[in-house]
Amino acid sequence: MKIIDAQVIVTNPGRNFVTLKITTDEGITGLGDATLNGRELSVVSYLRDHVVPLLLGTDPHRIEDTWQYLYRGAYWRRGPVTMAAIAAVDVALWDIKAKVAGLPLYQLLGGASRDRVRTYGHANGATVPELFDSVRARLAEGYQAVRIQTGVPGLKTVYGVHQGTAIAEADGVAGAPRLDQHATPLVEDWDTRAYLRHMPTVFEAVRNEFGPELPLLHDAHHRLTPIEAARLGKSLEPYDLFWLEDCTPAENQDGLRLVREHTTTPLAIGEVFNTVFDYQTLVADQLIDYVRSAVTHFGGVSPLRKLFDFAAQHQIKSAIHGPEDISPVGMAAAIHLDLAIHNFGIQEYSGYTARTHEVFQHAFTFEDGHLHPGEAPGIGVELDEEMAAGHPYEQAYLPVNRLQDGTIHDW
Ligand code: CS2
Ligand code: MG
Repeated sequence: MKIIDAQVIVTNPGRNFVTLKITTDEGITGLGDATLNGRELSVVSYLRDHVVPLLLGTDPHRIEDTWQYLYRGAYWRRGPVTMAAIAAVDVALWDIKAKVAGLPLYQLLGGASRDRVRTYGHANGATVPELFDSVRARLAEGYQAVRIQTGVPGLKTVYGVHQGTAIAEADGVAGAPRLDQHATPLVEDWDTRAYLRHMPTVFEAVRNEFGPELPLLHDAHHRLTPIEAARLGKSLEPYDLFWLEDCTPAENQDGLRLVREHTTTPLAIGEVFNTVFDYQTLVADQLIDYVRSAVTHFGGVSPLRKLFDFAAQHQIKSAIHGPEDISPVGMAAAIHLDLAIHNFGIQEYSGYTARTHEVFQHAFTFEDGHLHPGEAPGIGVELDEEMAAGHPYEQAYLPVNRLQDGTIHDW
């Protein structure tokens, strides 16, 4: 079998998605997600201009060899653009191989290790009462674990808390058309001391309202120094968090050592990582509890599987990044991995707009807060190209974050 065509398709059924479609001489096609939020077209060019010409005429069954060829052959290693492009090829080839076998991908990864995949959803509120409404909405949709993000008194806008929650929730299973997408970057503001004072009061209120059982998560979005993160982790211990996510900027692995020495709040990190090297110290020294990379930004199913095996040796679990800027193609690949690996932790799932579900028809299902990849051969996603063409690319940026004196800060 040979690859005879590879197309890069960009569509915006609510937000921009980049999809690679590989076609073989036997008419079998495979899809891979290459969406890099806010920098989408750089991956389109990387694929179209530099990768597709190398794929034509090659054997789609040689997944590992193709991965190594693209990773090592480029000479310039790592980075989100490169790794998103390689991920799209890797997933599309796994899709083809599983279709040829007539099996859902998870069967090729060792078969199911569980019956279904536990997820968490996002609850956001500018105020605590709005947050409670959002938690109730998630519970009504079936979620059994919830990420808690709120506004901070004195700040105009805070990550994860956006006007438009009402619109989003009208759209189905947390089907948030996230309003963090703007033609020019929205400027948010930030004050770490105000945040550190406020968060324990939020979690106390949520525990009082929803009881001790509900697993609660929180994302600090890389905004804290290690000692600030240590203080937050410690102050949240009474509220029994499932995890504290991205508490410090991810580049400095040793920063997490200081956090770890001061708190028993479980730590999760990795959504902006793109190779195992970003995790070396964190995993080997057991400084974290969950690895959070997306299939789409980590070079695909092949390297993520290896990361999970490495993490398993250190009692660290998976928690694949699954915001709405991972397309249903990347999400499907994640769910197959989740079902197959032993050290599965939890899967993030924020749902999609109704239009996205139409453009990307998928076999995966969401029920009672759990996902299942379905039994369709391959990854189980087909792209309606005609419909996709009706929703062209729109320029969109993520926000930026400034301290109150105007200094640019991590967001
Ligand atoms: C987030 C993301 O899902 C998460 O935990 O941190 O929403 C993140 O902000 C976006 O994926 C950025 O593109
Ligand atoms: Mg996050």
